Amino acid sequence: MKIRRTLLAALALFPLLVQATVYYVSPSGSDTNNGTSTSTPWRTISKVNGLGSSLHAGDQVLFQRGGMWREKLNVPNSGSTASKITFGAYGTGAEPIISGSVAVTNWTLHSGNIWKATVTSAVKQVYFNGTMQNLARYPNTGWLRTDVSNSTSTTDAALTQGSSYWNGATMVLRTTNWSYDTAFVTANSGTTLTHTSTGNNNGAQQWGYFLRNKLSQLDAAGEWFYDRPTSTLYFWCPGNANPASNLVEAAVLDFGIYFSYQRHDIIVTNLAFQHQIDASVRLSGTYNVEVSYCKMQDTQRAIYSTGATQNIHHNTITRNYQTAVYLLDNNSTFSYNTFTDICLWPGLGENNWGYFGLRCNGTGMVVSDNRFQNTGYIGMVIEKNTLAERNVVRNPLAILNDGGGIAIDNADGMILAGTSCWTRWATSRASHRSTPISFRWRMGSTSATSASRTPWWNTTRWPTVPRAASMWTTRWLALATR
Ligand SMILES: [Ca+2]
Ligand SMILES: [Ca+2]
Repeated sequence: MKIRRTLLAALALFPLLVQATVYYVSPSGSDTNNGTSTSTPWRTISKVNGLGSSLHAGDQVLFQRGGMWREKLNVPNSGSTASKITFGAYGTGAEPIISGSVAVTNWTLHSGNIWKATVTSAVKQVYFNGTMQNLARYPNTGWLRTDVSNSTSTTDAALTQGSSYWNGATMVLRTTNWSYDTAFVTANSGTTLTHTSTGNNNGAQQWGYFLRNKLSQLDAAGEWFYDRPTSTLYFWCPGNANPASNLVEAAVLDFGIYFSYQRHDIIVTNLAFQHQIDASVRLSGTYNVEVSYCKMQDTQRAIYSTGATQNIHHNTITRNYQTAVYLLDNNSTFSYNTFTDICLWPGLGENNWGYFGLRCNGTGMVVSDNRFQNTGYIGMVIEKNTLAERNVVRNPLAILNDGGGIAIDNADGMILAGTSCWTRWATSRASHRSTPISFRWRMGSTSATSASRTPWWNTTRWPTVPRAASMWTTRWLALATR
C-alpha cells in the first residue's frame, strides 16, 4: 500500500517534471524548422494550429515582435491550473499582429478612378494605408430624410432613381433615439422601399437614413463595393491614388484567436489584433483564460466571451464598430482596460440596442479600473451583482441619445463605486428627427431599475465616490439620481 501511494505521488508530480516546450514563430521562419528556438522558428499560425494535443500544459507559443500574420489562431489544446499554455511575444519592437485582412493585389482599372481586384473571401471592410474606407453609399455624406416609414416600408420623394433601382441595397436608418438599424431592400417601387423589418414604426417623423452597397453608387474617392458572385472588390482610392502603389487591405477573417468549446487555463498576452470581422478574441465556453496587455483595434468586436472565470486586464481597445467587449460570463474579472473611439460609425453596430463599450450580464462579475473614451452609445452595461468600481466613462452617447455613461439592468446586489462619468452637453444629431436637445442620462437604465432612468440636464460630471467612503447599491443610486 505504501508503495502504491508513493507511485501515485510520483505520477502526480510527473507533469511538473516534463520539460515545457517553447515554440517560436517568425515571418522569416519556416514550417519545416523544429520551431523550438529563435534560430529555427516556424513561419505560420497554421503550423501552430496543427499542434493539436501535442501542445501541452506549460508550453508557450511566442510570435516575433514586429511581425504580422494574416491568419486565424485556433487554440489547439488546454493547459492546467498549475501550468497554463501561453500565447505571447518574443524579441523587441511592436506587438506581433494577428490580422483578419488580406493585402489586396493584382488590381486592374475598371472605369475612371475605380479599380478592381479579385478577393476570394467575402469582404466586410476595406482599409487604405490603415484607414477604414466607406462601403459605396448614397448620399456620399450626410443623411436623407424619410417622408413616411414603418417597420418594412420607407417612402421618400427624394428617391428619384426609379423603380427597382434600390433592390438589393442595404439601408441604414435611425429608428429610435437609441438605435440605428440596418435593413435589406427587397423591393423598390417608385419612391417606396420595401425592406426587412426594423421593428419600428416611425410614421411621418422624418428620420435620417442612407443607402449603400450598390456598385453604381461607388462614385467618390474612398468608396468600395464587393461583388460576391464574381469575388470582385471595386475601390476608388483617396486622392485618386493607384491602389497598387498603396496598402489596401480587405477584412475577411472572423476571429483572431478562437477558443473552441471549453478550452481552459490559457494565457494570451502581448499580442495585437486587427481587422477581424466578428471578434478579435472569441472565448467559447472557456474558463480560466487570461487575456492581458493585448491590443484590439480596427475590428468589429474586441472580445466576445461565453464562459466563466476569465481574467481580462490591461488591454487597449480602439476603433471597434460593434459593442467592443461582450462578456456572457459568470465570475470573470475585467480590469484596467482602455477603450477609445468605440462604435462611432452608424450602421456598423448592432440593430435595436448596442453600440456599447462593454456589456456583461452574468453573476459574480468584477469590472474595475477601466477607461472609456468616446463611445457611440453607452460606455458600459452591467447587470446582477456586478462589482463595478473606479471606472471612468468620458463622452458616451457620441452618436446616439437616450442612454447614459453606465446602464444598469437586472441589478441584484450590485455595487457601483468610485466611478466617474463625463458627458458632453447634448447636441442635435444629424440623423435625429428634430429634437434640438437630446435627452441624456448620466446613469441610464432599462427595466429593473427604472427609477434611475431620470434625465440629468445640467451636469457633466458624476462625482467620484471613494470606495471606502460609500458602497452604493443600485437602490441608493436610483434615489441619488432623481
Ligand atoms: Ca457614393
Ligand atoms: Ca424626405
